[in-house]
Amino acid sequence: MERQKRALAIHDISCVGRCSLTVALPIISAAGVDTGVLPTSILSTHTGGFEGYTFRDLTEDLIPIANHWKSLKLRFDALYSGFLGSFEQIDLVAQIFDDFRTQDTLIMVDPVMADNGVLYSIYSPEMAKGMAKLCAKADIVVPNLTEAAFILDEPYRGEKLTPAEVGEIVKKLVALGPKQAVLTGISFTEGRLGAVCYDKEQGEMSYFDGELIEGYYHGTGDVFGSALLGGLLSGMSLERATKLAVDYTNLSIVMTKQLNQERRYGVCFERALPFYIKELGLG
Ligand code: PXL
Repeated sequence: MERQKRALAIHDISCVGRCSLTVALPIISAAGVDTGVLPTSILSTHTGGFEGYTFRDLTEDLIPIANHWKSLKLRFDALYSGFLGSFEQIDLVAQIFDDFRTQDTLIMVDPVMADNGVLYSIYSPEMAKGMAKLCAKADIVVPNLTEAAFILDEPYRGEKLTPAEVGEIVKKLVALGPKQAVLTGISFTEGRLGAVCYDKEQGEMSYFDGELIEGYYHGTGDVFGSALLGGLLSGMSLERATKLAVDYTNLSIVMTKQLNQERRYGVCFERALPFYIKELGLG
């Protein structure tokens, strides 16, 4: 019988406002993957749109939790990091990557820290430098254009770039160490939005997009990253998994708009799960 894949999602728990673990856990699980979590912090809501959120830093818990897993000789097929709760966590997560890395482990880093040219409120420029080091340890990185600029220590040039300019960015990202890079929030055509993927060995960039829905939808980076990982762990090629993640994220946004939901609560990814599961051949 085929062994079920096991992933570890390393993000915060934002108790309300769908993003990070409240998105990663259901989506990766829907891909048929046993999904463990390592919460980096607990917030009453995410930081993008609610006043007065609480924040508990779990930095001290990361290594004791990982040490227990080591004592159990636990193995993960994928390690997927996102929003980290402190500067020190970058080194700790790097250590956890080293501890659980085997030849077959897929390490995916989403360097969650910024959007639309600005860092999230609890991140510092120092943290951006640390994130670049964590990206160097990954097999695949999944930044948006703002995060890519911070990681590469380059000025942010807005969201309207040519394919040649985006091609340069993904090449610089893989030059840091990862084999593959997927860059989100890319628009080459008016009214469309999507992502590009690039594999160092293949040396070719692919682009997938969908209809652009105006307005800022919270947590879509986490929906995208989780859907991408689920696709990759199901054996899809990088191109197929990127296309699926684009289509699924787009459909989640369409559902949110159709149902006229408040955007700061995140997207209605649950309503698009039947599509995702069917595309994975599981439905
Ligand atoms: O979706 C990224 C994210 C994750 N976690 C927290 C956030 C954000 C974005 O704002 O605030 C706590």
